[in-house]
Amino acid sequence: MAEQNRNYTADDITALEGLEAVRKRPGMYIGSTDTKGLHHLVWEVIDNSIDEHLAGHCSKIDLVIHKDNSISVTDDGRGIPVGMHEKLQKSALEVVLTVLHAGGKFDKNTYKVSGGLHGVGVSCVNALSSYLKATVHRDGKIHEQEYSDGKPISGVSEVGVTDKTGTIIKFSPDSEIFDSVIYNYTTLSNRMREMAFLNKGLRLNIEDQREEKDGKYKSQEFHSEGGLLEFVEYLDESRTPIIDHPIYVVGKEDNVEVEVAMQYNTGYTENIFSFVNNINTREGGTHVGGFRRAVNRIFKDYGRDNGYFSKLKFEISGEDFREGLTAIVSVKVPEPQFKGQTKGELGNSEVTGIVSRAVGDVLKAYLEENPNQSKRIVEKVILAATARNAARNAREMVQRKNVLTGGGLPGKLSDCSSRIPAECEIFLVEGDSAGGTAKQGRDRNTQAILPLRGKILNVEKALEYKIYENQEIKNMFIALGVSIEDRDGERILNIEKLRYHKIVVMCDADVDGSHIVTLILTFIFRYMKPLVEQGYVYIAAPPLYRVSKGKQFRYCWNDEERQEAVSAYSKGEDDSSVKIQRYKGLGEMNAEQLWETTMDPTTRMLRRVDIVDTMEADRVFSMLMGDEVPPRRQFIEENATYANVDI
Ligand code: 0RA
Repeated sequence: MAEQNRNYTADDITALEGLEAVRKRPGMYIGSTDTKGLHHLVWEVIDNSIDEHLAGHCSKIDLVIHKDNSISVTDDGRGIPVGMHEKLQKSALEVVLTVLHAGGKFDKNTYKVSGGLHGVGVSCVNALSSYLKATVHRDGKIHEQEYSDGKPISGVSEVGVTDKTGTIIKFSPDSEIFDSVIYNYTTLSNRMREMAFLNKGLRLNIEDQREEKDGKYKSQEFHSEGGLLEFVEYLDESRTPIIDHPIYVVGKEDNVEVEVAMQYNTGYTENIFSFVNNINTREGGTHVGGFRRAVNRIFKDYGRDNGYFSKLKFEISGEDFREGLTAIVSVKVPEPQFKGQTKGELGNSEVTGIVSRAVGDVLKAYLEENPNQSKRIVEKVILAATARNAARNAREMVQRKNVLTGGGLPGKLSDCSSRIPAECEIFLVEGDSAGGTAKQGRDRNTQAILPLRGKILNVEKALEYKIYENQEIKNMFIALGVSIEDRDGERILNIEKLRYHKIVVMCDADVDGSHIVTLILTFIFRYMKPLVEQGYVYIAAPPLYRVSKGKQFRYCWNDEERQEAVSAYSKGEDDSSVKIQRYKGLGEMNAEQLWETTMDPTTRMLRRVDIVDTMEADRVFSMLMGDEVPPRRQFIEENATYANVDI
């Protein structure tokens, strides 16, 4: 037994785990094999190039999506070393690409992205690629090695001379491992833009060779000299700022670098985005804690010392200092510890104080030196506190009234009979008439219908207390069984009593319909975000056409399917016995048709609403629903496929 009881050390385990293990259980290494995992491969390679930049050796990263969805990442860093690795008797290049966790630097440079949150190394990318080629410019020569399914198919060969340094990794994700191997340009370019803002001076280019326009590939170049200052301006493009320039903080203590930019706008939402070593920490953590602490402390002191708060009849809470605040908190930490559900939360406790001191010092000086700007912020804080107080009263009124009347469900709700939330669905349906059809067509055991009247309130423009006066919104809260509660002065959404685990927004497949979907999603995004985060929110997809010939028919969801159906049914050209019905709205379908096409869980298509990129989602919502017209117009023009369906 002695042999089996022997404790393996970390080194042993690393040596035991081959790339085969990655291929067997990809999810363990890159999270999933859906599109998220697919894009993870690119982040992994880019993170290594970013490390070269952080070490001071790389100024440019180029990303190319090739026609066949293979990816190239080119950097002008030092190049992966190609010399012999004595212990393993292989070139260092091969070690980096085939040994798990060897992808990191051999030298101990300070801030590493790889080994952080993504951190599985380029060897994982290699393991999950049917083909990979590494090209290294180093020591005056060009070195190359090719791999298939993670295994080298050649030694490292010298293929030319060069006066540059750098690395090119070209890879084709394995289509037997990933559900889909089609890359999303927007996902990739958003991350490149983010990287440019986070790494002042670094140039990042992206080119999509799958799409050609006027003889040119789709491409973008990202480069920011302003860094986080420009990042905040970009995020707030559609909002109206209340101070002349964002407040900017840089600091360093105990090898922890702090960079923060913050701006107040006339809106009502709090948007704090945070990064650790360039990686987005979606769940926040100690750095965000430190930031909030400083904002709270400094504004409280300032407001009190200048007599601003003396006449108030209620307490100012932390939230009030953050209403209309857009901020980016970026820290560089030598050995970050991540925790939380998705490892998206920074755990290092020493960071709280470091950020709080850095931000506190700058903010204090700013308030003292800029009394006019400061007055604007404090007045906004007071307004926020007043509105929050009014909102709480309005909200409690709705919630209390509901208790007084016996906690009744809205009269408009046609509830399902099951009381098991996991199997229950609620359809939020545009209009009473479509609601009626849905009510007849549904499975009354598990499907509830809540009709919503016309356009619901645009919450992006409304003050919070106003939304509780809106009948449709009240109905949604009560029907869903969720409530907003105050806990330690912070608003949280209580979803313990959520009555349905699928919330399906069902609207007409036309421009008005998609506008209503956007309004409903804006409301859910702003006031019930946990429902989206936990994957409870869906959009129904009613068909656009019904193509029929005699008794045969097919439903079609797009023009391609329609053409297919027409040609399948047609005997010759212009066969007049083939009929095409264009569904303008849900109301044109009868109950049975609506069930078959849109509601039947065994055949319908639902799109899950997923906040892949909260930051971009927030920007898009504020743009689509806010005050400023020009960016909205531009966005709609660039993304008009949705809006065109009815033309
Ligand atoms: C190991 C050691 C060194 C750099 C790298 C790997 C490296 C990896 C990648 C992946 C993509 N681009 C990359 N660039 C560099 C340090 C090299 C040295 O000390 O000269």
